[in-house]
Amino acid sequence: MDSIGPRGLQQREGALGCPQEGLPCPSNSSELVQECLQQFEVTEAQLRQIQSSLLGSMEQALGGQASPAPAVRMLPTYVGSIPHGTEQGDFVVLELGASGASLRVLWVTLMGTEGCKIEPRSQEFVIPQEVMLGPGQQLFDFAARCLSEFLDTLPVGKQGLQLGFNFSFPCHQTGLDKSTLISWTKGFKCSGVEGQDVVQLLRDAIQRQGTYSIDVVAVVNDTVGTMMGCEPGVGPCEVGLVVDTGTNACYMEEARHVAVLDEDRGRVCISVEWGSFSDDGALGPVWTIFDRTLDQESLNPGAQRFEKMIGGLYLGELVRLVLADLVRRGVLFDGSTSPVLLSPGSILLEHVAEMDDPSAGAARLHAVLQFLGLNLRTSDAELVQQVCVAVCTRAARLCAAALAAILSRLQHIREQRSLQIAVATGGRVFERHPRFLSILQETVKCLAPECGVSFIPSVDGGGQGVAMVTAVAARLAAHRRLLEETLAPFRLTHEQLVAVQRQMREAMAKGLKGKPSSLRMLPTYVRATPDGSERGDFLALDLGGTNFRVLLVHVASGDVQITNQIYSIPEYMAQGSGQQLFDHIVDCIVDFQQKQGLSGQSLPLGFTFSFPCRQLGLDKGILMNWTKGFSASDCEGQDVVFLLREAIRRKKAVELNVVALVNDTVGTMMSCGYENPHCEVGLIVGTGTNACYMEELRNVTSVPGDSGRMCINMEWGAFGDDGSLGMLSTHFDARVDQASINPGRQRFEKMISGMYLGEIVRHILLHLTSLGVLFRGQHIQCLQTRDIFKTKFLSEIESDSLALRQVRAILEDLGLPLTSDDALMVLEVCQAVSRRAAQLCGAGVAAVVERIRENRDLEKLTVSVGVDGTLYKLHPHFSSLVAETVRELAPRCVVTFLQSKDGSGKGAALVTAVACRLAQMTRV
Ligand code: 0WK
Ligand code: BGC
Ligand code: BGC
Repeated sequence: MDSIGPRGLQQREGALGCPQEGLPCPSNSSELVQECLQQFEVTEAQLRQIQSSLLGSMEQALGGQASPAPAVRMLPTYVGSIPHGTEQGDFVVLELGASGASLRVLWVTLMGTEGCKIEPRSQEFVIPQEVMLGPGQQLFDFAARCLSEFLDTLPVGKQGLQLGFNFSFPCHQTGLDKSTLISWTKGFKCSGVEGQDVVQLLRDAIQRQGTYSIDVVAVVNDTVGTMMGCEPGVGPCEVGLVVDTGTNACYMEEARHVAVLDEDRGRVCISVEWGSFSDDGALGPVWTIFDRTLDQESLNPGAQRFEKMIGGLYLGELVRLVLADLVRRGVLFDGSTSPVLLSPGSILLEHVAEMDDPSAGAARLHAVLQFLGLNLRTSDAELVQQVCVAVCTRAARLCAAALAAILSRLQHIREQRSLQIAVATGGRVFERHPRFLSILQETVKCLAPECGVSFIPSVDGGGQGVAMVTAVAARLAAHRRLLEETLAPFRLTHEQLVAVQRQMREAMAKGLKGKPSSLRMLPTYVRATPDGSERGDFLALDLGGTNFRVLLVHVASGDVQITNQIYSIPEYMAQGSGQQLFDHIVDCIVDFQQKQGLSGQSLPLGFTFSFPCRQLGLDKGILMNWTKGFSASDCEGQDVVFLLREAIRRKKAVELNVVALVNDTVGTMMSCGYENPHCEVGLIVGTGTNACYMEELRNVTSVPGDSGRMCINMEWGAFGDDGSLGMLSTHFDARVDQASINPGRQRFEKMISGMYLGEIVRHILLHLTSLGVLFRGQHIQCLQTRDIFKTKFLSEIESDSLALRQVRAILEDLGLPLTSDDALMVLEVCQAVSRRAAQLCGAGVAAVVERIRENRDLEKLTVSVGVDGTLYKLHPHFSSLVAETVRELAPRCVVTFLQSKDGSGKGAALVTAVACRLAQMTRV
């Protein structure tokens, strides 16, 4: 008779007996017996007390209460959905701990919806005592040996096997395949395992065994396997209840109620771990002297007290302790004891189940007792049976009280008075003990009359259920691999960033020398940053970013006041005729002048024109090509100042004195330089991206003179247009480039700036959807729309303060029907794309500051960079990632990033002011 026996219990001195301490001594044996059996009677009131106290502990634990530590653990299992029957494939299941001193290996084939059910093949292995109590490595090596022994009997390959690990002990799970053992229970006490990730221990043991390559993709508690193994036809079961050597239950809780999970949608399966329930108030009154003795003699005294009143590992021992005491009192077996009654763990669940079985009949009862070496009179046999009935009835009723607590919880979270629920049951107490389920059902009906509970025995002890979870885990693991493969090209290595920095340095040098280079290194005719002596009122235009602004800038001593107005440049105008565009610009200026009471005044004007211009002077610049969604006709190759003046003339507007044409990088550098003289670099990371810096004039071959410096507009957006970035470009970048209005151009910009990051993300999401990784592979209409995924979503989604639920909300507003796993993946895609952008931008800045340092032959350079641009300013991590990359690639430069407060319009006005001051000086 194989068995689940309390081989874990060790004898300890000083065991106590019945009747209860402090109560008058009963006169005759039957009274004494009744007195003894009565202790196992639990009243309905006591059951309700246990029900509500357990419910209280469940809610405390769900709420994350740490101290006093709730009596139950409520452990999330990362199983978020019950199977939808589509799971397919062959899986190995390793069961450890559910049924005492045995380990079971199963081969389960899931046929998905179409196929019929294939009976799993399985093999059970007895775990030697010394293995259950020895070093952890020995236990896991034993498991790995059993695995290969079992697989040797099957016609299966040695590669690519997927395993679900049914590990029936309390664990902190941090993923479907990552679980740390909190404490052993039941007959196990291996060293070096508590606090460890049991999946890793098993993987290491399988590795050491070396015969099969098995991927452990999921670890599952037996209650979860039981619930998931519920026959789809009858379920879905939303509660899994196990009463085997130990006892426990799991159920589907609303994720938003689980404090440790940052979730607000959907459900998650919680392993209650009610075995540790031990609230003195509720349990004290029903906890007998026998329970205390059993607990003190157990492997884990003080722990799992509730389990020790219900679990199959303990029922036999409780019966033995009661019988032993009744013998000591001379009430049983004429007071003559026997080796069985003296040796802990000698009475097994099977014995109790048989003796408790009314249908077994006296003969069978005698047979069991003889097997136990107990010779007795009939009356003794009846008494023994009564003891078994008392112990088991109590166990079933206590189990019912605990289950009723879960039912109350489900009623509460489902706001349903009457609840119809299916409970999957598993474990040898259910299988072997004839009356356990019926007593449980009865008691549940009494404690939760408004709940319609159907008890569904799980098929093959949850093996199928574990295979289901493994299938889900395998699918998620496969998705994760596909996600990693897709995002791998976005994860730039240090070496790759150093290469970008080096290539940019080379391109800068070539560009300055006028050699073929993707960096045009355009002289800006800005020779100095403001020195604070500028004075006057200036008009400024700021075109090329998200907004077109007209500004009035009043420069006084050390103080600059700005009044500005934002005007929009509709797409049809940005991509219409140049004449229309510049006419619109003049209309805005006139509107601004009227509003500011400047009509008729001709203030010096600085024009921030954020596009590549070959400047022939401070107020003369030929537009080389449009970027960033602009393509107005008849402008490229034209002097944009002339185009503006022409528009002023056409509009018969007041003559404006356009003094300076400034790139937004230059305007930003000047604007920040006004407060900080170290500011010698300008950086824009907004709709587009670019940088400028103060270069030694001697290195600017296209401008005469070799003393002093001049600000160079790098136009780094075009870096790599010569293919030098080919090794970094992904097919998502190629898709975005091909769909842009300037394919093949601004390749660096298209990997970094706000106009494109959202599109890169959209193409990656489409790709992952086509692989079935996202949105269950469904066709998502909204994702087909260009620019639907705005870059600002990246900034919002990646914000640390956002819980996953808020990420989902943003994505659902977009029309994306997603699960939490989907939301997590979208978040990772955004993080990968923005991180690459920030690192590439950082590599560019590192190239610039290193050049300045070497230009000035400095050991160490301290320099500030004026920055502007929506992406840089609003993205939660972009700026810190840029700074981090610069520190990594230019360790001899101390770089401070100054976020421009007033935009480059102020800078343009200051450039104008400097020009006016210089012009003033030459005039006097
Ligand atoms: C604000 C500056 C403007 C620049 C813009 C770039 O005043 O010159 O073009 O930042 O950022 P975006 O608006 O493209 O995000
Ligand atoms: C363990 C649970 C398990 C239960 C039933 C208990 O001892 O702590 O994790 O579910 O036994 O096997
Ligand atoms: C333009 C640059 C500008 C940058 C930032 C790029 O597309 O070519 O001139 O500085 O965008 O706005």
